[in-house]
Amino acid sequence: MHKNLAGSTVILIQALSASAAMAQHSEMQEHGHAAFCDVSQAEPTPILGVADFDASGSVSEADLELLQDRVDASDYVAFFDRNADRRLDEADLELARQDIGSRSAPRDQQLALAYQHTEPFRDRETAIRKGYAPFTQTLHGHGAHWSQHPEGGGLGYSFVPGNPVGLNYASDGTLWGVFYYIGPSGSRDDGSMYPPRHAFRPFPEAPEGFEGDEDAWHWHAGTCFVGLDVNDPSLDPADYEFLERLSPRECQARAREASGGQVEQPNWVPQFHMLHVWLYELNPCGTFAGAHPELDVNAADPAQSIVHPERHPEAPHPDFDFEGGTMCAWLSETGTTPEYCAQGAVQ
Ligand SMILES: [Ca+2]
Ligand SMILES: [Ca+2]
Repeated sequence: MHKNLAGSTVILIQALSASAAMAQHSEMQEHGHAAFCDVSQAEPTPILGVADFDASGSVSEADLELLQDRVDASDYVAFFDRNADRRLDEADLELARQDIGSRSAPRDQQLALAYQHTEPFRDRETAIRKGYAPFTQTLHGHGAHWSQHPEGGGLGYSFVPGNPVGLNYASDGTLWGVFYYIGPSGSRDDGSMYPPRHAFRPFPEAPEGFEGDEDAWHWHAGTCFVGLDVNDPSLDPADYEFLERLSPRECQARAREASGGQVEQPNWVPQFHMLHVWLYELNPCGTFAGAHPELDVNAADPAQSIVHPERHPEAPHPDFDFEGGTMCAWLSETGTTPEYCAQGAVQ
């Protein structure tokens, strides 16, 4: 997600009906965090169906040349690994040659566009010059999450395959994957929202995302970004702490504590969906797996960021005793409560 997404003003709320918001409760419960797969059972697979590396719609000599360049440079990029053996060599070139003339699926073209857009950022200094900065600590399976400041990437409730909003860097500075964000747009410091101006809407259903059903989205709720200063972002992931399942007030208390009382407003976002794509280091759990088991193995377990795992945003709350009540309780602290929260509220 974007730096400004978790900007100094809490996200505005769009009123909507209870039925639309809560229809898919059970769907949402299943994907609340990104678990690791059983690596002993996992079999890596190539990222693309056919070797259409340049997203032209079919495989030609031009695609082979892109792969040949990487082989010649002894430069491993998972995106090009046709036999998923973590090497780029003649075997991959031969497989790609066999694909010549084949048409690629829309999913392949979407992935190739994501690669084209983010390949320059394998050099982290290039990303920094383009305004990227971290906004989380380094976590096992994720490294640190970086996004562009100001206002880069596909934000809001639109999925733009060729424009992932963020990058996952390992602590040694190498790029392992990219990620997408589906959720409320960010707010600037003056309170205005930037395009596409999507106010928060509670939505338990995973986005459509990439063609096909392989893309496994997961969600985060009650998210709190401690250490975030959109006006002067630190480039050191250790300066950040990403936390989940907190109310805005709880988030504010954490931020105040961390800043010695300097922070006035919480960097809090009610809920968003996320998808990782491991384009640069082959993930044995799958191209779209929620975490990469080999990435920063000694860093903190992301489950530790979930401060109150027993809280579910769609569970009833003592003050809002109906399905979805916990989210209503959180939102009521921002002074803007969606329409559905008024129905049957116990207040
Ligand atoms: Ca092609
Ligand atoms: Ca290979």
